[in-house]
Amino acid sequence: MTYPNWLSQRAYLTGNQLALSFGKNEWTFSEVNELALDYAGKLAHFGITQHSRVALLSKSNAEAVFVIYGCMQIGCEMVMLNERLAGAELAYQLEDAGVDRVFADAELIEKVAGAQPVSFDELKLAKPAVFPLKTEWAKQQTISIMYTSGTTGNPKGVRQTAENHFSSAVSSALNLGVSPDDVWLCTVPLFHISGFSILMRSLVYGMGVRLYGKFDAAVCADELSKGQVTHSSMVGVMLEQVLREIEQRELRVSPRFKQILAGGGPVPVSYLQRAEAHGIQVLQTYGMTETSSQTTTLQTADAKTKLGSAGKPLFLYQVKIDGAQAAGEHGEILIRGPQVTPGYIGQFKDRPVLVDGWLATGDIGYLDAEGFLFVVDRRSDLIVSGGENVYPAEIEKVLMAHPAVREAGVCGMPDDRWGEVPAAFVVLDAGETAEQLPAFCRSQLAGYKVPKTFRVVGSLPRSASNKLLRRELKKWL
Ligand code: S0N
Ligand code: AMP
Ligand code: MG
Ligand code: MG
Ligand code: MG
Repeated sequence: MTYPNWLSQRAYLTGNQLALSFGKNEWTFSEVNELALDYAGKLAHFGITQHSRVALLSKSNAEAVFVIYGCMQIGCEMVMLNERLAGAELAYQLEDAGVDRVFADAELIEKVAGAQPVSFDELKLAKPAVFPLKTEWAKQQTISIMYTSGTTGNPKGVRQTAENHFSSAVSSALNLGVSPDDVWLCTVPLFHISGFSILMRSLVYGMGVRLYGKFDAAVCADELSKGQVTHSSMVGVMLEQVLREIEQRELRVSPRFKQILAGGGPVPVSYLQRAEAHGIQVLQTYGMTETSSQTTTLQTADAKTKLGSAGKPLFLYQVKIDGAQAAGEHGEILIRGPQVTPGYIGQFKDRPVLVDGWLATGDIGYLDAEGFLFVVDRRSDLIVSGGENVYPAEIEKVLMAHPAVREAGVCGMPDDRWGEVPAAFVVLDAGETAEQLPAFCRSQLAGYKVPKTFRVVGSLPRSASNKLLRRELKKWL
């Protein structure tokens, strides 16, 4: 089974509709399709074919969208790199993915200097080569690959296929509904599935996207009140800042605005209540990289009565709680459906994704008597800082590599701004201090992964089998 090329099909069906706006410029689906074809030729100039795997490193901008769509015209795989990562973290992903080429925004290109990247500027100037247009897209074709951190400390590259993205977009529409004049405000990064899924919905629905290079709460609040956009996706931190703007400036949200999808981590109920007070509908959603965004989302009709719930599964999906015999029992959340990744790449390519047909998320939750999901705890030790996942093991590994550090343990610490941030406990060699550790971490890790505090201790809490007890560390805070 195949899909028709989404870009040409969309240009054919509703070519004159708004596809994208960025800065002062706007493009229709016909224009976007033409630009994507042009970019596909330019990519071909650099030897990219349907068998290639490329990496993209960019901030959110129109050019990034054209490069992404150009890759889709060719049918190559895209590894979406997180611009906040440090050079060493990016180098690991490029090595693990074995990419053929790296294309990077001029602003960020230094971060991947070792990988002989092609800059977007160079790409733009390249003379397009003739390439075979990918007219039919196999359902199982990998479109995007995103790295997600794991308990072991080594991030895993997750494959997201055409079927994953398609079923995600369609299932979302069956829940939220779609109108021909919907426009989705995108201030979440395109390198996360939160942002990338907005582009996929745009192609599948024929929906416009208003894209911003950087999240700015004041601009978002203006967008909600001006009435040009109908939807947006936000993590908790963003929602809180936007609400604050609306409250401080006493803005009125336009009646045209429909819903905010809020997810990527826990969303405090107080934010949802504040939003409601301003007539803003915020639907909590539970999704992840492995499920190409939403798996469960609260429905509009239940938004008031089930405040705090992440809703029910979208139509094509199933959710159950491992081992639960009755409603309300806590256990690991298991997921099944066409949105679930077929697997990882690189060193994790042989690791099975499904156990007995279900994706084990590592998250703990329960289903209430009416089948609404409540997520109560995150994957083992996972810290979610401002919607970015941070695994203690990744930071501990870096700390341990420092000559002064004998032992290291990291846990999450509550934080007013980011929800939660990493805190480090270290055992040092005699006579050493923790003074160099922040700078050392910064050289190896994304800024949001650098612990906000470093405490020197005599020993770390361990189990009888010598396993680090990170939950005990939390008590030490
Ligand atoms: C919250 C954001 C926008 C903050 O970034 P901002 O304000 O642009 O920061 P900068 O000006 O670049 O940096 C200032 C300092 O702040 C540090 N910093 C930046 N971000 C963080 C952070 N998250 N935690 C801690 N510190 C941070 C910088 O390092 C800098 O400090 P210094 O100078 O000291 O280094 C930004 O973090 C952001 O965009 N967050 C959201 C990311 C996101 O989208 N996450 C979701 C990932 N999950 C998924 O995609 C699956 C769920 C999903 O699909 C979904 C999620 C939400 C809604 C809908 C869906 C859906 O299912 O469709
Ligand atoms: P990622 O792999 O970066 O996409 O992050 C997905 C993870 O974020 C999930 O496995 C959860 O741990 C967490 N998460 C996402 N949505 C929610 C939510 N609504 N409530 C609590 N945690 C969430
Ligand atoms: Mg992640
Ligand atoms: Mg900022
Ligand atoms: Mg050491």
